[in-house]
Amino acid sequence: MNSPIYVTQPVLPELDEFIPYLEQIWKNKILTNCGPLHQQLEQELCAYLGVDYISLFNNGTIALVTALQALDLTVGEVITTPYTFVATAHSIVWNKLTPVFVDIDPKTSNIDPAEVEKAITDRTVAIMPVHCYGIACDVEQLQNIADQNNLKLIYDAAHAFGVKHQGQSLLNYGDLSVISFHATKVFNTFEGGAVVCHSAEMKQRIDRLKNFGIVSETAIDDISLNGKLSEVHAALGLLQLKSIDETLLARKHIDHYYRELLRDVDGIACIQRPAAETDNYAYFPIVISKPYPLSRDELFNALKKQNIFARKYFYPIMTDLEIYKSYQCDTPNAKNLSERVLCLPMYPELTIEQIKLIVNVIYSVVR
Ligand code: T4K
Repeated sequence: MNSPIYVTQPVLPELDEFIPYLEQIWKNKILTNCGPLHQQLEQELCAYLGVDYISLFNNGTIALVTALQALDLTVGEVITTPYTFVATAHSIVWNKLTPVFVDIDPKTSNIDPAEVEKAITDRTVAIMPVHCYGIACDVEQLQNIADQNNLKLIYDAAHAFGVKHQGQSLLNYGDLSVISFHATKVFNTFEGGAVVCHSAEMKQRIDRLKNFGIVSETAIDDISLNGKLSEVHAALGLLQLKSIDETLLARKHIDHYYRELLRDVDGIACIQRPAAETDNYAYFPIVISKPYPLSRDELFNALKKQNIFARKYFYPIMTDLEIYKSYQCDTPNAKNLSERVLCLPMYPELTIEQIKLIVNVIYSVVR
């Protein structure tokens, strides 16, 4: 039996390269609270991503929670997608806001702007779309809707590290964008995340919010969380940035190779990635339908038998979870996609032999 192949494996630098950073931390004894490595990583990320202001966080979820708080959204409805990871919806409910789930465009897996428009009421305060799999939402249309209805637009850009759209970072769209640096993401700092914003004032507000609301030694202006990224995490980020272009290139090759091999399997569709100037190939989702002889779950199990652990990102949709049942909405496209999607292993160290092994399992039932 081959050794297990997971949906992803984190990129890590050579351990030797990490030691000097640890020595520096040990020497100056600054472990957290926005120390020198944290500041350096913010600067280097702004330059690499092409954004003006970034605030690092300990993970993407706390960054999402804080982003909503930073916009002073305290009551009302937030229109979002049910086809996502739970953190998107959790961040809305943690802020005591009401999620309103609307349907997606099945071609992109992203929120459908026409459905957003239909769901707007006098209680709507914001839209929170997700650039699912790193595929850009219809950012122009969503901005128009937000502007016309005086709504805040916060992107859950957890999957969208490094993606460019119309010649600039996708993270520059909307009022705020939130990225994740989790171990399973394109760029990881073990755990981590960030909020991208457009002004020094907003960055200062977010930085205070991620530090308990502390303004000075004796003034605390907000009831907020501890969302800071430690120096060890920031150090890893600095190292990861050195190889990020190689990481993205390796992902691109894997994406293209899968597409080539799967081209002629009837009933297996690879979700099209738009012609972004810089894509990040964050995931490799396939959609299974007739005449392919296996259902999604049967294929999932067939792969598992061969020690290949694909994942059903994103199944179930939010409104099929007991905890979100009370926010039920009719989203047939999201439901349908979630029952047919399977994310195949996708990470830079995946070998050609492993890809062939995965594709052979998919082919084995049609030959
Ligand atoms: N918004 C969206 C749209 C998101 O997708 C996410 C996170 C967030 C917000 C929140 O961002 P964070 O707060 O996480 O920064 C994973 C991740 O935990 C989660 O970050 C991610 N989305 C979600 C889509 O996937 P699981 O429960 O599927 O992860 P897990 O532990 O099963 O890992 C998957 C595979 O990855 C494992 O089978 C093996 C491999 N792996 C995983 C870890 C953690 C490793 O090789 N090494 C590792 O350290 O949620």
